Amino acid sequence: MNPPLPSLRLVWPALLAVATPILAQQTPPPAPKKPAPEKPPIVFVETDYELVDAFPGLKFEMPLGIATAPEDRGRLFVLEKTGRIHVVAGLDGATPEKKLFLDLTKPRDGELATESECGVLGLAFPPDHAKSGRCFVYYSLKIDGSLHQRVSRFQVLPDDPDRVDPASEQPLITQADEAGNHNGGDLQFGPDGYLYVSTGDGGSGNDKLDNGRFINKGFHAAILRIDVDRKPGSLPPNPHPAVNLGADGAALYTVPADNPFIGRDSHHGQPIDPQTVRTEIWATGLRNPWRIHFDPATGRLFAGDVGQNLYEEIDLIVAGGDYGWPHREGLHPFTLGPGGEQDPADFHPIAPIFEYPRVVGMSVTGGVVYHGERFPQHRGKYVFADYATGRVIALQEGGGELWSDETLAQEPGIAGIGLDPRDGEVLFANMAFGQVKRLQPKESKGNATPTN
Ligand SMILES: [Ca+2]
Ligand SMILES: [Ca+2]
Repeated sequence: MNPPLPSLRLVWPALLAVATPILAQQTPPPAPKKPAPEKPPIVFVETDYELVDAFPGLKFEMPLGIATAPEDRGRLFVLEKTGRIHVVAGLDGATPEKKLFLDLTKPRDGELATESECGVLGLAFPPDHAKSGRCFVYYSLKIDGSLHQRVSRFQVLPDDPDRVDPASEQPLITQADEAGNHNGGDLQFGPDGYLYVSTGDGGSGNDKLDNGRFINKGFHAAILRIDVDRKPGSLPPNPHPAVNLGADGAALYTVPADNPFIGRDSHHGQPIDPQTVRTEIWATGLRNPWRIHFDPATGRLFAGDVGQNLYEEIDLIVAGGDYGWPHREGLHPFTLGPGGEQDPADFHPIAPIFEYPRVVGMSVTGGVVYHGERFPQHRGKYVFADYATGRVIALQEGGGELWSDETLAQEPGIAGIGLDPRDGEVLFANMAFGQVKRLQPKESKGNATPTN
């Protein structure tokens, strides 16, 4: 087996160094004690599509995420790693306009962290956004010099739905974090109206911080599911230093009563006190779920989980699911983690629906299920990308246990994938290019008419 990479950090700065030398200089160079394995060279493959600028003239600073608001065809939100969220407004008119939606470069109670995989990472709008003006943001900050990952609620200004009132911030969860990488960071509202949050194993490599094996430590290595409306019947979370409390002394969210780990008194064969369980957890055993997505047609939740050295994976996330990290990497045993070579007792890992080796890619960016009109041959497929090699891959369900794959295009730097609110076409945030892009058939390939 190859020696372990120090972490995914090797991949990100390597690409960033090409496009953004200033930020790359801020990132401390990795200093592996062991020689790092050779990264395979990027192999460019023949594809039928290319990525083109979806909004010519609009540039973004290291865009890594794309969000839309429910029932809102006129606005697209673009997240910049470096601290700002912009709204492209007036999409339904002739001249879309880029406006500053939220500036998080100077958080109220700390400093924005942008090193390694930190930054403004996630944004989601609740189903009642048009009425309530609420939105939720995931970002990294240093408080008294120590790194945290945070989920906060904000409000737009009463007289301007295109601008957040920074003074409205109310943190919900502020988790201390020992490493700049593996922060998860996506936020999505499910069809059930609950907020789903992806968190990573904390970072370093080989799950050295030992978070993946537990459901009663911090907010790590998981998909969380929380009730930001504190509906009747939902439960208060168990106490934890990361849970922010409101003026009434209660958490600003509650836990849906059917969350799967409520009352759990053992995990992996080890007895645990149910009062110590992070009942917010919906699924566990994830390494760094970088981008999650609900298919609106089926309600299924997809996640791209970044691998260690050998395999990237796509998972279908189910309630109470254990996705295996740090005992599995993709379909394969992983033995360099804190669990060693022995699987724990009562261990039932769920296999990914797709995995790929490093020659195909080194850092998965989870995508979306396509339901647009322009490419009918790809309807119902899950379209994702690899950040490092740039492969844009469409997965189709059917046949065997693993979904079948097809590489549509290739362009390194894709860190976020979303949907155009006008027509459901796939949009790609390319952090290296500073652009939001879309798929276009290559001219030499003729049009997009399916051939079979
Ligand atoms: Ca981290
Ligand atoms: Ca897994």
